[in-house]
Amino acid sequence: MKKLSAILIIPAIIALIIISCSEEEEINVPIDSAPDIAITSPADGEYFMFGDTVHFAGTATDNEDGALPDSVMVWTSDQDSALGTGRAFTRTDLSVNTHQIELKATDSSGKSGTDQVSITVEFYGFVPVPGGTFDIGYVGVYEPVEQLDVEPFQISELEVPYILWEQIRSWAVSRGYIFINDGQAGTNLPPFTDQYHPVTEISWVDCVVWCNALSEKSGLTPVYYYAGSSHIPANACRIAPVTGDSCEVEPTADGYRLPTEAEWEYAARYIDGSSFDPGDQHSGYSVNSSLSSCAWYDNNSGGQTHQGGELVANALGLYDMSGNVWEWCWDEYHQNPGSPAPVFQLGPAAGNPRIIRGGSYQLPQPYCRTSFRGTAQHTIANFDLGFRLCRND
Ligand SMILES: [Ca+2]
Ligand SMILES: [Ca+2]
Repeated sequence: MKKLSAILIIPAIIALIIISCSEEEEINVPIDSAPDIAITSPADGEYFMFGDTVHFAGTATDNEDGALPDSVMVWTSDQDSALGTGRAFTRTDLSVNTHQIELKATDSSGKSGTDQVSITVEFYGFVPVPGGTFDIGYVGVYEPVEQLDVEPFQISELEVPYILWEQIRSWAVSRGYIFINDGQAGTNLPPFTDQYHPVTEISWVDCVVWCNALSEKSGLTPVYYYAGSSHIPANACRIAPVTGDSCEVEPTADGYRLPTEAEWEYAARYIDGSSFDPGDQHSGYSVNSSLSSCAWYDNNSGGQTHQGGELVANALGLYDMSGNVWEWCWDEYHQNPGSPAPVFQLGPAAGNPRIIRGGSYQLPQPYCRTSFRGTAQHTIANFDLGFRLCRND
């Protein structure tokens, strides 16, 4: 009898379990799932140069809703905030920085999904310049000619464009930096439609403060410090030293800075390290002997600045070294550019005048000669005077 009841009871229990399971399945309310988000462009870890076109593309699909509409696909950067909406668009104005890019989309039930990538936007290409020895100055242009050693360094392909200047300046002002001048886009007056023209109307002291701001924003060590201070971040020059303050260079810093006069002429005339363009010609003479092909000067500029990089580059790949806008150098003017050495450490901020190089769009050929030395008071700003960046190698 016991055996029989066991035979009957066990199948009954199994049947109950099966029934209860199927009942549970029938009363299950389907769970609304969050959308699946995928960024297909840019790629995680991708690098861009400032001003490059960045293509944003992604997908957002949802189990219940299907493909989600563009309007709910929201792209943001932790550096630049809102970037745009939709499955595909482009931007050319991302700030110089490492960006955490996020695509977020929300379905009709309010559930959200995200995907992230990290990209880096760097300033225009920097050209590594090998160290070496050269003769600064040129007979008939600037004498005496003096042999100088130049350490390896990096220099920007282009003069600093207004769009980058303004991006960094406004960031810096919001953090307590003080500039004398706001700068403008070349010869272009407000509202500055030609934002890729070189920045002009900025003084030497503005450049020093701006270089430190770009270094700080880029996570690099600032180069310029208030004179006599210890070279720690708190003492980096953030306020244009207009009241007699002065600043000095930290030569080991990896941040952005002005070229020295020696670096500028070395890079302007460099061919291969053993030969150099003649100092009585324009930068890039060995690449193209026509001044009009290499430089914006009074005969071809139409009386205005031009966007960087439109003419022939010199042997190092540097554009507009001669012409377009004058370029501030670090050095205080001394009668002989090679003395006292080392050039890189010459001169307090208050020292006058400072060196400018390369001539400009409104001047004739003699000013475009690579050994020609110009000077300007350190607080002067002019509509044909800008700068380009250097870094220690
Ligand atoms: Ca859903
Ligand atoms: Ca120039």
